[in-house]
Amino acid sequence: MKTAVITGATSGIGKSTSIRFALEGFKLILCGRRTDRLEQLKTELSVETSVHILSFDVRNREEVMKQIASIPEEFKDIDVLVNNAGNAHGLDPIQNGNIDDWDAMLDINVKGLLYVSKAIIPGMLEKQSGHIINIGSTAGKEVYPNGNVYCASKHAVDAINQGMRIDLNGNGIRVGAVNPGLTQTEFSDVRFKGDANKAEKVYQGFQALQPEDIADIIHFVVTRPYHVNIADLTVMPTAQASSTILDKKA
Ligand code: NDP
Ligand code: 8X3
Repeated sequence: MKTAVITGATSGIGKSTSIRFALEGFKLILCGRRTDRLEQLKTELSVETSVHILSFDVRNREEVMKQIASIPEEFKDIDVLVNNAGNAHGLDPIQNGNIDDWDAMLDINVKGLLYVSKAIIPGMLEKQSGHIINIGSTAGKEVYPNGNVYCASKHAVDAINQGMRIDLNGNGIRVGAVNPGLTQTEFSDVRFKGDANKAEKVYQGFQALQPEDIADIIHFVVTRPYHVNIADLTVMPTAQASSTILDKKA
């Protein structure tokens, strides 16, 4: 039975991936800040598999190291890391950007991903085996108006994904990115700071991807034979041709 760590398991893509992995028999270490949601998920998924939860903010370097070090013996043999925790804060032209939003996006999406990876990679190196899935975005492939710093953070994930793959090559560790387009989660609620109207409008008039669609793809990626590494996978709703071209009739 394989063990997977999933960050950002409390909602959206991370939650759906946790559910899918549980149904497919993975042992799970689920991470996020909202402890109540983690506990609820643990209760639900424990029917299917063994679940350990870790509540921490990926921005807190010491806490990340402490929490990963605290993983009990029976969960310590980690096969899969899904670096999913992340979000956007604001959608403003660069000249109006809020510096706290910039810090949050770079600290969570880039530095948080690095801290969690730094804590998990030594165990994978020791056993010369593992699989790291970095959740990037179409925003890591192209920049769209007002997306500036969020797009920069996801371009950084794209670069880190490539760098990890190069540096870990030869150690039995697979590294790949899954880059979703518009996916209906709590992403836009966070981006627009709880403005439900604005958030809803993002997904109106077309069929957005659902978090289960991405979970399905992540499960596909981690279940390929060992010699197959899906290095970089981009997926969009059929209605979406790019970050700026969206067929609202679809
Ligand atoms: P959600 O807002 O639904 O989920 C985000 C998850 O990240 C939550 O579980 C949240 O948990 C966790 N998280 C956020 N900040 C922190 C933090 N500081 N420390 C620890 N955990 C944190 O959004 P999505 O599911 O859509 O986002 C998941 C990933 O997918 C992100 O990396 C996002 O950039 C990416 N993505 C999303 C797309 C979309 O259109 N939705 C498209 C492309 C990529 P908690 O708040 O409990 O800490
Ligand atoms: C999330 C997709 O287009 O809102 O990464 O940036 S988008």
